[in-house]
Amino acid sequence: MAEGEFRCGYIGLVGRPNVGKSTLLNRMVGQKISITSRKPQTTRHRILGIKTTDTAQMIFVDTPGLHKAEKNRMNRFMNKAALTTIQDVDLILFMIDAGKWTGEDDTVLDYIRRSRRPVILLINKVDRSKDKATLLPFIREVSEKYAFTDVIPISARQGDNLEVLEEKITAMLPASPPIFDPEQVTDRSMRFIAAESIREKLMRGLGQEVPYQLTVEIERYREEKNFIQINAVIWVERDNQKAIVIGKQGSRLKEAGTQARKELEKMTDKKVNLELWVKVRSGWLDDERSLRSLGYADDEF
Ligand SMILES: Nc1nc2c(ncn2[C@@H]2O[C@H](COP(=O)(O)OP(=O)(O)OP(=O)(O)O)[C@@H](O)[C@H]2O)c(=O)[nH]1
Ligand SMILES: [Mg+2]
Repeated sequence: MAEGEFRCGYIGLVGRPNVGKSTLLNRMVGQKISITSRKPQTTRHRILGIKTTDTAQMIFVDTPGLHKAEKNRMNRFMNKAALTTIQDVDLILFMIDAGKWTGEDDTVLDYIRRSRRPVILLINKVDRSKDKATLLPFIREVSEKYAFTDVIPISARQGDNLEVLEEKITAMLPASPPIFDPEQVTDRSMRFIAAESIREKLMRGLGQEVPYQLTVEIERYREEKNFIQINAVIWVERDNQKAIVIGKQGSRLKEAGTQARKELEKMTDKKVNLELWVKVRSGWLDDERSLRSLGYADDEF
């Protein structure tokens, strides 16, 4: 490859739930694109985050965390989105948590191995490992699990070691002109991002069960010069979940709505009016047609 030639390619962020894939995508692009939370299985789609520099265009592909328990069609949809990404990208960033290696990490590695793509192992959340004496043997141990192109300890949250990562990625991408406009940062619309922002606030504010049984549908998205009107429906599985999402005298719904509105106003630099309704559609998580109509259809890039 000639010196100075422009490079461009797809980089898949793959790993079990909750290891920090979406946090890293947002960090690399320098903008909030993909939602994050402390709960596993936050991301449900593959989402592109695009970073263009003078020498390269890095197209990061965030994916749902690969998990074993496939309770319903939604879980299968999520795993499929991650698995097809493994096949489609030029380079895989396999992300794990510095705290521990689990059986789910083994499963992810099995899929990655079969793809025969170059793989960089990212050991994330090293900011939490105060004790270097245990981190170093862990790094050594996981490094031996596969012929990784590189093993890089990082902190996606604090930004540690990400310049090193960017250099390694750039060097591994194929010579190619940019695929996306250099100004573009994602393939997703503001409409999609609005739905996700609302889902994130609900996910963060709710307990263990309800976040997994709700989805957000934008019914109306009308943008004017300085103003955006958004009407959204929060679909849940059961009546009692509706009451939980709404909260005492509507307090929980109001709180989530305010947080999402503020975030969207900051992103768009426009005033946002957000109207939310909660409705019940039982069985939507396991029904092909419902899933499709709610935006969970297989997508390609
Ligand atoms: N301490 C620490 N926490 C992190 C770091 N990166 C991510 N987190 C936290 O880990 C949690 C999960 O992060 P996400 O980015 O949502 O993880 P994910 O891999 O996208 O999860 P799924 O979408 O569920 O697969 C969040 O609470 C993040 O703030 C890190 O470098 N250090
Ligand atoms: Mg995620």
